[in-house]
Amino acid sequence: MADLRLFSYLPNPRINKATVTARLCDVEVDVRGAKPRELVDWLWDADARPLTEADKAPGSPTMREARTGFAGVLHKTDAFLEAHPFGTVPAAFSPDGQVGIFESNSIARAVARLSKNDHPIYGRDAYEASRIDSFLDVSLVFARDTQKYLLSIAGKSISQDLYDATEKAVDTYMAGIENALDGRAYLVGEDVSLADVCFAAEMVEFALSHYNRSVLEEAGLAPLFDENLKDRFPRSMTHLVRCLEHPAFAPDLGAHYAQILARAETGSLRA
Ligand SMILES: N[C@@H](CCC(=O)N[C@@H](CS)C(=O)NCC(=O)O)C(=O)O
Repeated sequence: MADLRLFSYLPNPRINKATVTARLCDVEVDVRGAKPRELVDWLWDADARPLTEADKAPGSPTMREARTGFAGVLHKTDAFLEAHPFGTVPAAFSPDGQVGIFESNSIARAVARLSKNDHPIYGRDAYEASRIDSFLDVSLVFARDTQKYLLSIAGKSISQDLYDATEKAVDTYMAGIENALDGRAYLVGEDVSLADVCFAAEMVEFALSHYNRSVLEEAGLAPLFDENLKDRFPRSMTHLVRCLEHPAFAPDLGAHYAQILARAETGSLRA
């Protein structure tokens, strides 16, 4: 039996925080899900599965209004909402389905705590662990800001205010990461930690904005994820590429980033 069950739309860089960590820590995770647009036809549950015709019948008790990143109706069981009070994916569950763990950073922490080896994924002592938490916290703030930007351009419009706020958020986050990497190979300690995993995942998530760059260009706005990042934050972007080439990142997070780059019209995103 897997150590942790995961349910999400796939691919999702945020769930890869858990899958990358699982590879580093020899933890077995059971990943279920489907393409984002297909998740409306899934039962959101600890035992997630495609909907049957009976599940879809009018008046079905699992019908819930989508809130973030989805539109229309989603089918979430009462048990799902009991375990996941915010009703979001990625969603993790203990093997018996009783304990729900939400927020991708916390899901990755759960995998790290289930580690079967001595990889210092969550630091070597209380100080390193807490410094890793610091990076996870700032990454969540960055993720919240970039999520608004991503969802806005996916919806084919963006306000100047949101663009300006995102630009500031990117500057703040990247400047901190750049400083942290001055004279260091990793964000914390001497090896890959949850801090690097989370940073890489949120950058790949942000890179997804590339798919809707025409919305920005039509509004006369420069895409916030482009080659400028490499010029302005060279240590951070080099670190990103190095992480994504690591064998624990390459199969999913690295592959997803390569897919985004492959669709870059000009190749201008290449590091
Ligand atoms: N900060 C959260 C973000 C989770 C989130 O916002 N998930 C959205 C999809 S992007 C969701 O599950 N929405 C469900 C709904 O609309 O009901 C994380 O990293 O896990």
